[in-house]
Amino acid sequence: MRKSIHIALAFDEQYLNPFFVLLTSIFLNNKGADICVHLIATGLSSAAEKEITAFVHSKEAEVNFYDNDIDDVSQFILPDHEDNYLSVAIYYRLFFPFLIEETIARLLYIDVDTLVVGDLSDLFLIDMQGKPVAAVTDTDMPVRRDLGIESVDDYFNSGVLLVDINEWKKQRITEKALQIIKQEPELIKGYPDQDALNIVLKDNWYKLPVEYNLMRLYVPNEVPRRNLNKFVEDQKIIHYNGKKPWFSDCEHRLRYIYKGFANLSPRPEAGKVVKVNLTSEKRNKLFRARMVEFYFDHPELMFIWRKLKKALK
Ligand SMILES: [Mn+2]
Repeated sequence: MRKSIHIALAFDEQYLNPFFVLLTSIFLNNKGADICVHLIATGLSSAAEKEITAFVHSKEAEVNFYDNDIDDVSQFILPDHEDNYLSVAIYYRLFFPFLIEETIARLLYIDVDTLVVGDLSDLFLIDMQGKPVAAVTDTDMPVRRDLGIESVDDYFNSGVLLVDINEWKKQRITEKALQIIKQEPELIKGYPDQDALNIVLKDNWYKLPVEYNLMRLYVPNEVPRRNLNKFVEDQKIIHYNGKKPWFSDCEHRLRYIYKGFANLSPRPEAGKVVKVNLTSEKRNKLFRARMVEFYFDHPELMFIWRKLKKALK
């Protein structure tokens, strides 16, 4: 029997290209499953909506669009990030459990700054042990004592959320998260949806292996580039948290695979890297990060260089 997987994505029109790339990656790596995509997309033209529908149908998958009343959501405060990559779309993940058909038991929410590089069907079979959500620890964060969380391991990233719809509703997760977002905007100003969910779901989420949300810091430095493809084979979802792979200052080591998926998507131009103008401080930081990569990518060159340095002394 073919397995069904339900995937929820939320984005606004400025993320249309990355959305197409992500969708392409999902289809490429989940050919054995019946895929149903649930979308909250704001600001889309009807042409874009038609294009999405045609693409999904061409892959023999299903798509459902949901309207979300933007006024409900836009009253929440958005954090003032320096590069402002957050939009109200970050809140949409809270609404899916109420929008989808009631026969759906489990839903996988994925951010659109990701690529799916593996089979996701196992996620729909794991025993979540009564938890409303399964997610991956976010080690990119300091310990969030301000949220009452005492260990780095106990804070999850909200970019990939496997939701048990029944438990989620029964435990009123949306209601509780919205209450926090409304009442304590100061507490959660950095990552509002993620912080609110972490408060609400404290000690009440199932820990997924990191391959389901492979953030920047989960890519080991010491794997040289030539072995990274092998490393990617064992992953499921790559998450470009922080700087995105379509910008020149992306620090995620797996940024190089993005272009390949973009080229296979209906939007190959999404793989083009846009140059970002950086302050000299940030340029230096990026340069150091690139040097570290170079060091591990070319172990033999570094070996020669060290010998040479010794000889020159
Ligand atoms: Mn993200």
